[in-house]
Amino acid sequence: VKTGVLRDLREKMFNKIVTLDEFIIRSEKENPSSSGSFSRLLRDIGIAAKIVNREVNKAGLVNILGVEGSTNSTGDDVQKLDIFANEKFIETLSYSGEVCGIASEENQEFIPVKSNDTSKAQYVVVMDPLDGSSNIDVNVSVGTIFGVYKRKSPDNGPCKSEDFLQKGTEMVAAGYVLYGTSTLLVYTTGNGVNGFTLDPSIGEFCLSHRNIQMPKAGNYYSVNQGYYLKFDLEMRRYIDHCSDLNYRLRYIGSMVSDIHRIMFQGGIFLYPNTRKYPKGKLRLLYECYPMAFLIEQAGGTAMTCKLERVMEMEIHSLHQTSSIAMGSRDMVRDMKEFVEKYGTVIK
Ligand code: AHM
Ligand code: MG
Repeated sequence: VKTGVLRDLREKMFNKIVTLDEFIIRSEKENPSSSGSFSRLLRDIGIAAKIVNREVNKAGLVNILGVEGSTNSTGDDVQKLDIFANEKFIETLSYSGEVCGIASEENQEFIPVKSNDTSKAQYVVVMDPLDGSSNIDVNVSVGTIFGVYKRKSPDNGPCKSEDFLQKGTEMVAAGYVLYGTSTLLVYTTGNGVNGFTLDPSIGEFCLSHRNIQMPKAGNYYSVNQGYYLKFDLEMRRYIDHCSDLNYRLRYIGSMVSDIHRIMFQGGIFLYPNTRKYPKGKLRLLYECYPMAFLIEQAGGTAMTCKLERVMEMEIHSLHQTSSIAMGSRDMVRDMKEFVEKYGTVIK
């Protein structure tokens, strides 16, 4: 530990850049239980993110924008950039040799990855390759969300659904990439959260936010208030409370961007169940679990609007959805009080 502290100090004094690759290798050395294969997998996620970033940045220049016309597994319009991002992540992860299967928002079924030596492919990746897709056509931030599990099925055969249908508490890594004014990759392996900003001049993700701890309280709330009348009474009361306190409403419509703000400035993100989505809209496996993992690791709280801990929710299908309320500890605690107070009232 002492060597680590001294090294961090030296790096700060001499302004030394730490790249994502360097950081991953270093973390592997410091944590004997983490394997080289896991490090290679994280590195490959970084590579796929760079490829997608390149395309997101030039999306306005080439004819890659626009709705493709098909619909994804949950019935939303699929846009070309979604398909591109999906393909690039699948391609990169499949070549890596560390992954035996991938589940994506864009594919109804999980994708088994063929390998010459299946015993080396110990992990499965779950992902939303391009979250916030309604923002693509209008040059507003989008993101990628990912989570990594260790496989459960025997490693001498193909992956099975049991490898994917694991609770959030079983996740070994989770993160997001934000393609915004800068491109950032933020991830956790259960040992704190670190953020890396892509330096386009050298093409590397560089450590920019070490051991992120989110504010315990904040004054931002993030919810699609257009659905207000479709929310349960307790959520409407809580939203009234946020408005009474003059909290600032911010809603980008890209969960990655909205959570990213909250991560640094404090606040609460809500996607409650509505009449259209009685169980919530966001997908548990590749949207809610990874974000909940990050939020908890950064000192925040993540629960459903029925007050269950997101990470412990049972999962039965790949595209299962959930309601969600996550963010600064004190704000989620206040929301909980509203649910406890008004949740039993006949609506
Ligand atoms: P997507 O993965 O199809 O883009 O859907 C997820 C997104 C979230 O990023 C965002 O918070 C939410 O859907 C926005 O939905 P709505 O337009 O209903 O508010
Ligand atoms: Mg999406």
